[in-house]
Amino acid sequence: MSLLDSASHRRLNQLTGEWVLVSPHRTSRPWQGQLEKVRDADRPRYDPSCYLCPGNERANGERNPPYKGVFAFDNDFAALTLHASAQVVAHDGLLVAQSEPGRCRVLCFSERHDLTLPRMSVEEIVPVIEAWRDETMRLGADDMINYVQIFENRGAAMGASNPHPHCQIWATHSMPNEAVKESKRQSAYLERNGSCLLCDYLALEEKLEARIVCRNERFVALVPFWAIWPFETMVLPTRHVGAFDELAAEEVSALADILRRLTIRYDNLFETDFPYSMGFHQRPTDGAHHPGWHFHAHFYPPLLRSASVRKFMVGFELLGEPQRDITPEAAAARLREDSEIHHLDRAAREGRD
Ligand code: H2U
Ligand code: ZN
Repeated sequence: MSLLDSASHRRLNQLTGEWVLVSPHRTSRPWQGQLEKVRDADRPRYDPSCYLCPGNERANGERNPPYKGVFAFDNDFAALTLHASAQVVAHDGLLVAQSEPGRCRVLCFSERHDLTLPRMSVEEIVPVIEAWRDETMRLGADDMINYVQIFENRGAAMGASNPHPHCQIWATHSMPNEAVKESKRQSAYLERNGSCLLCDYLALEEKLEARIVCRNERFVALVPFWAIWPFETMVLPTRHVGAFDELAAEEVSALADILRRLTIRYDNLFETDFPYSMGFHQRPTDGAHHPGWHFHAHFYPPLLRSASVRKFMVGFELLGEPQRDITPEAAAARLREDSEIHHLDRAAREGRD
């Protein structure tokens, strides 16, 4: 046994420059704390009380069109608003603030209230990816917008307000903290090594195999060496692509395929609607070249050892640094062993036989 699977150690997150504490010897500790609610009952295809279903009234009184497929709209409760000046800075000694113009959008993946990414076909996910690309390009074209963050909160455990399949898009004037960290590390790596950080990292992971979950011709899903959340993953294109707008048609289909297969594996892990926050990191839209940026998705799922026991980021994590028990290699092995047939489809098939 090596140090990395038997003794407490720290791993460096190459993308952020931050450390994570790993405690592989600690996986059998007892749990008498909070249990999450396991899967809600079957959802209808259409829910008359859902704010996001076609034809329904939203919370602010506006009515959704009778849409089919994807549907995007301005968030009725936007956290950011566009205002004329991005330059207002309040600097009073130690008290520093600056104006933050931006836009928030909501994107429904499907008219069907009961679907989720793992229950959609590749053909149904492709238009979602095209919408992510189009929204990024349209929002990013505004001079005021320098970064576009797309994210999906799935499940009540991750704060999703509604089970209808949807994501949010926040477009900001300033680059948010996570993007700033990754941007700096990727540029510094390129400058130092003359190559891309994530191209080199992916090549190494492909060679080692221990943290790979699944792959296709164009994308790889893996548990990063420095993962914080128990079943955290990253999805990376094998080609050096900076953002959605550079994806070729076959890469869009390949991304749909990998997202579907990864989320099926997630759902199968504990036979539940696996909650997570996921989102894409891509090249800033400030007009600069950013050659070091390698497009990727992060999945941050909170579940730890069953559908009802989650990891909490508290105590040492809040005051010191993130910590995990199950190793990234063990997590990858669990996800790799999973089937790519969704457990509900399997159950339906077995019921029919
Ligand atoms: P979350 O499930 O990740 O919270 O996303 C739902 C978003 O939808 C949330 O940001 C918006 C909320 O503000 N929303 C509307 O814009 N209109 C509505 O009628 C309900 C929800
Ligand atoms: Zn709905």
